[in-house]
Amino acid sequence: MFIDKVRIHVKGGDGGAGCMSFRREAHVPKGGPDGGDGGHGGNVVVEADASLSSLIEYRFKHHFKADRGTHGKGSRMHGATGEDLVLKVPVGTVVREYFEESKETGELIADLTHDGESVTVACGGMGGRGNIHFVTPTRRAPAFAELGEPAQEGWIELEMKLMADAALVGMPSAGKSSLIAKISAARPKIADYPFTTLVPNLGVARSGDLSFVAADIPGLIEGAAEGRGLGHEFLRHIERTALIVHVVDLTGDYEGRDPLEDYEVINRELALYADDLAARPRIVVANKIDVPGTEEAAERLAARVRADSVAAAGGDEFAPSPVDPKLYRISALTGEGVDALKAAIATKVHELREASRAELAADVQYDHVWEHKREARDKRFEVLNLGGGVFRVVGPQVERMVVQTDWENEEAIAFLQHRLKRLGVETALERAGAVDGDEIRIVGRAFDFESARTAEDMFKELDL
Ligand SMILES: Nc1nc2c(ncn2[C@@H]2O[C@H](COP(=O)(O)OP(=O)(O)OP(=O)(O)O)[C@@H](O)[C@H]2O)c(=O)[nH]1
Ligand SMILES: [Mg+2]
Repeated sequence: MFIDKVRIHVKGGDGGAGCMSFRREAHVPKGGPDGGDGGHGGNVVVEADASLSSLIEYRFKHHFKADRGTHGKGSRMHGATGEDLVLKVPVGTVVREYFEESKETGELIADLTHDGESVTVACGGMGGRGNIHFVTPTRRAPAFAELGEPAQEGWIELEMKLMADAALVGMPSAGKSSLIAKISAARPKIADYPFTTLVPNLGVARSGDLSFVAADIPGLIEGAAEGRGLGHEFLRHIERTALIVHVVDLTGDYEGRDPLEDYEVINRELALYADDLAARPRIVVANKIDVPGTEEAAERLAARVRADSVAAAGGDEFAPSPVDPKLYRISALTGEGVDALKAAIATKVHELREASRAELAADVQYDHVWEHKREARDKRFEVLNLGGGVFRVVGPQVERMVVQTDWENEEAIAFLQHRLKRLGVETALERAGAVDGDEIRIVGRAFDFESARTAEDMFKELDL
């Protein structure tokens, strides 16, 4: 089975709690604080691996979790860091956010196009700090520590897009599968009825020193770009190939069509599906030259390809791509002309690869971009006035701070208030109309609002 899209839930490891402890030794009756930090939780990382060819491993298992950090201990002992969980995926996997509730995909996280490329999809939580961090000149014995930070979690969508160098496209029964069978070790089903090929077949072809990966795409028909036939599902795979090899059936066998008309229909569908597909380098192949009476159609098609090539080179954006001016006439049945075609594809693919090498070098750093976006979103919070003197504050970072606080401990709560103030929560609440004594809710907690002045005095007193 060909599996090309899965949705999985990923969760980093939670951070371990910081420790609240004081030194106790026989000769030191009342020692200073010595609680160590909790360990950081592991991240969940998605990494491209060239040895994989499908997402089958994610078909039945959908939940993945990295190790948590262990708790800090006394005597300044830090907790251990949780290990990262690395999820291997095939090269050519696109990673996106996914929202399970609305069943919608979100932002692009990464497009992993080369072996070893990776992206962090769920960060582990930071370990909580032990009480040694909260010592100040006036607070010698801080009797609180931070809890570990809960890890990030969420759904992601993994989609594998074929990474072939050349895609064989054309009408049903044009002979695409016959051709891939001739040039590679692939053995797809070949039959004289349309839509024989239901999923793309990949094959490695060799010509001299050069090799390339070809994909045999299921037949396209008029309306494919709007979802007709089976082609639509697979048109998106063509998006990833450097070269399009357009196979035209000279006999016009499928529904007795005219080869030239077929050629136009396919060009139109490609252009309709995506603008840049119209401009994708293309080689046109006339198949079934062994059938008598096809010379005339071949001549007409050759003239048309030449004309399109001239138009495209002359900057006509409506011309179907920078085609090779030559029409490659072959018989996938007898093998006539196939070696020359194979050599032409290999050379073209090689040229295109060289050209894109420079682009690859300047490739985006996914972790960087994604982290940046997420951080900005993380810091955002919103104050909702629920009426009756009740306000709710929502936002990832604010909520995380609250969850990291030990609510049994007054000092820890005061420390939280100080952090919220620094983030601008207090000002935002005042602006929303909150006054002393109003109820403020953040995740599962509720506390009383205190005006800035009072709180400030309190922090001064605590020397925070
Ligand atoms: N005479 C002749 N028949 C051919 C040639 N190439 C393919 N065929 C025949 O055409 C029919 C369709 O071939 P396939 O290779 O299955 O065509 P396809 O393009 O993969 O078709 P779909 O998978 O349905 O899109 C089969 O009966 C082949 O034997 C050729 O060069 N000459
Ligand atoms: Mg086929």
